[in-house]
Amino acid sequence: MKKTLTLAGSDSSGGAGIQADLKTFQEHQVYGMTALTSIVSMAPENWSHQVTPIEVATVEKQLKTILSVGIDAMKTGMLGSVDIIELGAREIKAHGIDKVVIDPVMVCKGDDEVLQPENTDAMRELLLPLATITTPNLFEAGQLAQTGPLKTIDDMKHAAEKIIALGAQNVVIKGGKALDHDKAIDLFYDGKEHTILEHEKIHTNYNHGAGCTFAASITANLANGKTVKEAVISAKDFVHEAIKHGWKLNQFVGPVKHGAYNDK
Ligand code: PXL
Repeated sequence: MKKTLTLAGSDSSGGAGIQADLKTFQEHQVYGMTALTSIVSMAPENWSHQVTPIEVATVEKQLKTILSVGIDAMKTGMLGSVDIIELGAREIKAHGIDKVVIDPVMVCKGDDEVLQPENTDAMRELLLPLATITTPNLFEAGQLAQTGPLKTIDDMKHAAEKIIALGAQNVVIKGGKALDHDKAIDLFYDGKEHTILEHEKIHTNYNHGAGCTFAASITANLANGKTVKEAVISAKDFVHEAIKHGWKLNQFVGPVKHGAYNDK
């Protein structure tokens, strides 16, 4: 059985974060392990998010446990602080981990302001050079590439090139339904060739956890021996089904259905 690590936050509501990662790993028949960086809870009256950070020494102990076992691939999600980003980068290097998916989580859905700009700088400088692939959405790609908002496919290509110049080996920018286009467009770039991935747009608000699920699927696919491009294309199909079967958890949030692809 292949082994995977997620270094990420806990989404108490179960749709995103390590909960999404573990559910997705399970669907891919890989063994998931978790190093928790923060705990996100939601206010029952308006679902505003509250992030409780985990002390860096506690994160380090979790990583030591997991890396003593050994892993085939890993991903990062919500990291919470520069100290945790530095720790993650240090451990990736010390253990020579060579299948690394960096999901540069900056904000939760709906918010469009980066809460901790210093985290973005640290991700850019310390984690992107170690990334087998990074999976920003449009907003995150604009932040990492320092290009400002991305509005067109050409903007996405330009940002992808800047992100590769920062040291990531591959990037997939999730345009999704946010781009002004009649299809959902994602752009994969390996430093040589741009590949446009097109899917039917799914008109739903029940897509909480889609980004985490996509990155976790890529991670599992890499652990299972797929090439990076195969891993991305297959993960896109996986998350497309998950979004298609998104469902209403309560009046505020609807998670993707992580297992929808295998239920087909
Ligand atoms: O979807 C981004 C995200 C990532 N990680 C955690 C989260 C969220 C959004 O809610 O809670 C832990």
